[in-house]
Amino acid sequence: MSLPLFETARAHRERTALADPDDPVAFGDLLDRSAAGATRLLAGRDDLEGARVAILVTPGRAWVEAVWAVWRAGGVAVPLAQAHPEPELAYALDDAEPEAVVADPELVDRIAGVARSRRIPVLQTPALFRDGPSGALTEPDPGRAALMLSTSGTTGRPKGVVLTHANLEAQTTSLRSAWGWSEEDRILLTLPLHHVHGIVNVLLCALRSGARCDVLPGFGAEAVWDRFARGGLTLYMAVPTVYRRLIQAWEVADDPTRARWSQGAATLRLMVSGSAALPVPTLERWEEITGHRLLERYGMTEIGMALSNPLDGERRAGHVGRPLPGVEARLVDEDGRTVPTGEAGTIQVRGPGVFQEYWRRPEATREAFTDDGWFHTGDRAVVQSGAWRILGRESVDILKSGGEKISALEVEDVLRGDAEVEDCAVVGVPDPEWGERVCAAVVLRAGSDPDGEVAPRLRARARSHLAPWKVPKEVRVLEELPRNAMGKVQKPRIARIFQDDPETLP
Ligand code: MCA
Ligand code: AMP
Repeated sequence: MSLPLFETARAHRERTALADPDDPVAFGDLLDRSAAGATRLLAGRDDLEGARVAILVTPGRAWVEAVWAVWRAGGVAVPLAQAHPEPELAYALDDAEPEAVVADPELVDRIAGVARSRRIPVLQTPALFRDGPSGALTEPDPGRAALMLSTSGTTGRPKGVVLTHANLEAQTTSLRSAWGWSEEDRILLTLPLHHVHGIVNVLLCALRSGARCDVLPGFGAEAVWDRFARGGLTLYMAVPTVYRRLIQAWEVADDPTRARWSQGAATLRLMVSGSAALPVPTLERWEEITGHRLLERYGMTEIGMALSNPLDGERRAGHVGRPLPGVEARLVDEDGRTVPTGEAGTIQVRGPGVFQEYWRRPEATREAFTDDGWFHTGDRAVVQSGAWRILGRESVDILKSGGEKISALEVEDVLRGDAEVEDCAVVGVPDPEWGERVCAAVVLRAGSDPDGEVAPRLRARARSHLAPWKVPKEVRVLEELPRNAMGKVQKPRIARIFQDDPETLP
């Protein structure tokens, strides 16, 4: 049996799959080098049988080769965020228990210590993919786990979302059809490769279509505009913060540069926004300067993409369209009953793209689904004249900053580890750049110096424990946290404190 992704690659052996960032890489190269990598990972075995392999690799050819090698050896790829400090990497390794880590030489130092202390070998790119003895590879059954992505929840530390090969095939099939992908497409990838957005919507859709993906190792506004201006691209996908940054770069550019950038952007056939609400002013300004009305869609790590505005037809501002092909979506009330048309409810989703399980968390998996297989997203929405509109999340403890999901509770746990912090509350404050910015209100223990260097110290503490996007942008000391009559902290009130007075402490 062969997976459709690799069938496509075989059928397109000579064609360019990636430009990394300028050097072309053919589908055949990716196949040959990932086969060599798979053989090395197998080390004489027939099948990794679902063993996890962590990937700490910069977006580009080595990332694809590493993930394909893991898949072709029968393993589960666990992409790690490059920006993670050691404690996050340690947590990821302890949770996934990979049998190996694949890392770029320039990233090895970040993970070598935590891997060594857990006796996990670190295999380096590109040596892993060099020519060598290549054994016969039996590709895994589509029902087997392929990818484990980390997601923040309302309880405890991040959970591993396990997606099967069949899930990934269903997700890419749905998007390829809805957004009209063909092998003639050429997409620019600037998103990180530890999320569905970059991995599935951009990279896997391109590879599965026999299309081409031009990779930049990270986002930079001028580099993206220059790439648009060079021509040849047909697609771009990003989070709202990225479109805002691109607009800001355009606003400060001189007239000839603006003209060149705008003309380049206008040659693409489609630009997509998602992962967080797209502010209407961003949608409108982008349309003015590029002629593109962004196609906004809605998704989640556990389900891939669920709702999308149409490729052809009206893309209504502030709305995310309707269910994608192969996706069932409905709105329910607190008792799980479908709400009448026009009323708000919580989105539930069902379909072949929906994930298999939370890694080693059967209880959390059970709670996330209804008995008849609907996944409860926790996002509220309403359908208005046929188009879905996202209203926000049920939980105040899940924040979204620059497209990254953050658990307020996880940040609070880290801040509480400071000897002077008696209590704290982390909130998401509406922010034009980030969507929401992470802010922390803290109450100090009696006898602590409220004028001391509390904010920088707590931010430094957060930075050493957590991914950069989880670090509070602002920290304020309060006498006490506002609570309701039941003693529950009133987070919306705390968020208003930061809105009314955005000054940080020194
Ligand atoms: C970086 N910083 C952030 C973020 N990213 N702070 C808050 N939120 C963030 N997302 C910090 C940096 O550490 C730095 O802190 C300061 O902000 C400025 O950094 P800068 O270099 O300007 O940021 P950047 O590295 O350019 O990153 C911004 C970014 C990036 C390009 C918007 O965050 C990004 O690529 N976001 C997309 C994430 C994504 O793919 N999400 C999809 C998941 P300091 O100055 O203190 O050092 S959702 C998903 O997959 C579902 C399925 C879906 O629907 O799509
Ligand atoms: P993640 O769990 O990181 O995959 O993020 C998924 C979450 O991002 C969803 O549950 C939504 O809260 C949010 N999201 C994704 N797309 C949109 C969108 N177009 N509008 C509003 N929120 C979105």
